[in-house]
Amino acid sequence: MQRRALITGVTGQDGSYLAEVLIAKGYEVHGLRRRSSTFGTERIEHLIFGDEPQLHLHYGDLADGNGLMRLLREVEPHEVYNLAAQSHVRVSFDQPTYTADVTAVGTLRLLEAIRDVQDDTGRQIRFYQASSSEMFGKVVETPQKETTPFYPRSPYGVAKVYSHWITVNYRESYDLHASCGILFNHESPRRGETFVTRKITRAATRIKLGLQDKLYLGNLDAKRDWGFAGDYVEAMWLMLQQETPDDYVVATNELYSVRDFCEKTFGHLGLNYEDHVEIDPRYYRPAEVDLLLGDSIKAYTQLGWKPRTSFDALVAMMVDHDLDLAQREQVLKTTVSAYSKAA
Ligand code: NAP
Ligand code: G4F
Repeated sequence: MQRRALITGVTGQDGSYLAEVLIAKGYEVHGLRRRSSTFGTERIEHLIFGDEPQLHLHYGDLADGNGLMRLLREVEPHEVYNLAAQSHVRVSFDQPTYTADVTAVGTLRLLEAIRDVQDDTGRQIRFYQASSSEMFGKVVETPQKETTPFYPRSPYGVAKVYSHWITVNYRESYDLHASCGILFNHESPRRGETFVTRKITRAATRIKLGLQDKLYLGNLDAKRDWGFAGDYVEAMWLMLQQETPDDYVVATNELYSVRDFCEKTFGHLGLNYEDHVEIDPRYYRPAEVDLLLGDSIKAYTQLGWKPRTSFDALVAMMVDHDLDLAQREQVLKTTVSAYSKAA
């Protein structure tokens, strides 16, 4: 029988990669999208257009519990992947209440809907929760593993701790097959442009082509464990294929600073980052997470998962993609300028 999956956050970075993976595995894939005044489907366009769309989209919102319940009854998924969130740490300081409502209570709404539908139908729905290394915040040990205590440093981190523990609680209280992936930072050419890696690769490639002069950043000394999103969504799927639900750290076990990322990116383009990067204190955070480094030995031994993409390959992939975007922008600019001169 064909398995059905529902992905919340399908329009985001991870949602788009996960949809591709599940479709390739033969799933019927459904995705929750928010209503917006623009399409917002750039990352999944290749899956939703054409004679036979491979991905079925439904309007919904983690703020709307009734809508989630109706959608679960309509789609009857075997697996639900909860990737939706207000996912930006800096923004969570500006919108703490909204972040709590969507990123924390939104998970509870979805779990409640799953519990009700499962009780009514007697069919098990497996659940994946997108937990985050941001929960470790001001880390109490390094590297961080599943047993490391949480010390969140942002409204986003606190909201993710709530989501994590409510998922564990529903697993233990109601026997739900619910697992949490504690994913460390993962990036790709589809990463949102306000996260630091993509902000750097977009700016560096535009600087290379003379489309921009400077790149303004905050704390260059923050250190992260950066992997490739395409590798990490495989781990999500593996968690839901286990007989027993559990929680897993997913990471590369390698540490680099924002400064290292700049050096590598600009270096790939034959540039020196020190000539172009300037500090703007507006990008500092009220409370910073200085270092995140994961130990994913449990995912390796129990799921057979390990990252396939090196840090250098990740940077090269993002730079090459963004150089192509910058080149197109340059061509467009030249054409418009030639056209307006001729007109
Ligand atoms: P992302 O690109 O920011 O995508 C977030 C998704 O959530 C988007 O599809 C967004 O829709 C959707 N969303 C936001 N608010 C919503 C709401 N109220 N109702 C329904 N959908 C809503 O994030 P990502 O990088 O793919 O990350 C996926 C998940 O993993 C998130 O929960 C994130 O917090 C978590 N996580 C990410 C990382 C990482 O390094 N990427 C690490 C650990 C955990 P729109 O497109 O309409 O905005
Ligand atoms: O790229 P970032 O915004 O990612 P952050 O805060 O680590 O959060 C991401 O990873 C989490 C997993 O640990 C996810 F849960 C979360 O959803 C998100 O995907 O910032 C990384 C570091 C920070 O220390 C920040 O202070 O880069 C530093 N940074 C320095 N200048 C900057 C900038 N970050 C951003 N976004 N923009 C800057 O200009």
